[in-house]
Amino acid sequence: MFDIKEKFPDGFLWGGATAANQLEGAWDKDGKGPSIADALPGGKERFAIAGSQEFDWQLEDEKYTYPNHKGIDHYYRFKEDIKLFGEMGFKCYRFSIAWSRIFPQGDEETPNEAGLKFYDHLIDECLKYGIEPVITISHYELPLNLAQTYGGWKNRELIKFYERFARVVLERYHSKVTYWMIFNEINSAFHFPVMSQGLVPSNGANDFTNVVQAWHNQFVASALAVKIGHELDEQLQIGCMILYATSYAYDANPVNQYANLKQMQDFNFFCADVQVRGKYSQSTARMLKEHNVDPANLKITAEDLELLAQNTVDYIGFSYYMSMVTDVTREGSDEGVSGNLIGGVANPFLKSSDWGWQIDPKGLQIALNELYDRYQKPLFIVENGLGAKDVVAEDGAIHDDYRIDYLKQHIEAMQGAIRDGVEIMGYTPWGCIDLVSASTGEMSKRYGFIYVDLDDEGNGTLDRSRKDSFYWYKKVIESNGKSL
Ligand code: BGP
Repeated sequence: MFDIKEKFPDGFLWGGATAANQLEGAWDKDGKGPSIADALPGGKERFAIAGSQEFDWQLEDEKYTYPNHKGIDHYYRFKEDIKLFGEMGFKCYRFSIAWSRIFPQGDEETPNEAGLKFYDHLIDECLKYGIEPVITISHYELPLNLAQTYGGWKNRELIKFYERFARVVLERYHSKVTYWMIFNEINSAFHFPVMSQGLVPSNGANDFTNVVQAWHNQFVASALAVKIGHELDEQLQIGCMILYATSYAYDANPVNQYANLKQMQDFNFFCADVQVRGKYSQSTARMLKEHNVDPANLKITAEDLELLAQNTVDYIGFSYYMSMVTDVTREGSDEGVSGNLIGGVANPFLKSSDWGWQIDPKGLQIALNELYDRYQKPLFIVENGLGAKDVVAEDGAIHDDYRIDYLKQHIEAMQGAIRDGVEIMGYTPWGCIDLVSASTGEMSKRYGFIYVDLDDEGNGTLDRSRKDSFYWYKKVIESNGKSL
């Protein structure tokens, strides 16, 4: 009974992950409406907007035509792309459904059949290669109209619109798709409520009361999606998805230890507690007070709480890219690393990516242990990877040994966690094919095993080619994680 598990379990879900708005393109084709992602520019401006007060949702400007409008043209090339995933031996493929392909304005009653057909074809193409689809229902987007007219997720009306959307896609695909995720990185609204919750910044996106209300509405919408899914088929596996950043106190000073404990409670666990345990954790009152949120200004009903309690998730999906450091005892403690828009103090023991994300495989092993200790639910690492600038050699090869090195170390960390007794379902490295970066809107920050010939302005042949990591990952999957 106390045997150490040395191997990845049989049926482990090796694969890769993407999001509709970052690769599909065809932003206005076959009845699709504009989404909030289509209204965000590329480059530094995008980064700034995430936390801005000034931005207003507009589509007119030329600068908005790339990146999201074109993506990597996956909408028209998905067969070629899925074939390459099949060649790598993917057991699963995580992608998202563009909400505005199904409900172009978000608030209409009838879905757009052409949009639904696209995902019929995508799912069938995956199944053709024995690839299990893993669907994120909403990944950093919602129909633009829901942001412009309703003010994004702070408005309770969105629960109804999301419920309708979730019901349509769950009913349509549940017989072919077992694994689902509700919202991508739901806790990320701490740092970028514009992209995550569609809040209209001119109305105060950084007002934490709006962010908390938006979260509550999203929790209720999540519970409804879980309810619908389980009513359709109790075998469906419906997970939450959080952005997890292991966080360390800078030193043994109890003041930093306590600050870090709060950082863990608020950033990493707050949303998951509600979605996994079915209730707000005891630290919520303290967190609201520290952010000057008066609970009397939040609309939370007894029926909501009942719904949350009864419809918890089956597994925990999370992204892991880096770790953070908490230091509240010295001046300038927010300098050092840029993080995933998260900010923080530089860790002297770690190296960073070109974008300042601190590389910490051991932090993943710690994350897996912390999450499993707390929730005792299967864990699914649905994003991980290294954003890097790849160089195409003269012979057309891409020697991305730095990426192989990063992924290898993180897979070893997963192996370590399995030895620690943690239950892990699968691993889908982010951006398995190069795609548009969420934070910068650029192509040059690449994650893929597959290179796409496209630059930051949207120029290029769009040809796909296999990087060195492609052949490496194929062997990893073939050997179920033995050959690294
Ligand atoms: C996560 C998002 C993804 C993805 C990834 C990498 O936060 O869920 O959408 O883009 O980060 O981030 P970036 O593209 O900014 O490098």
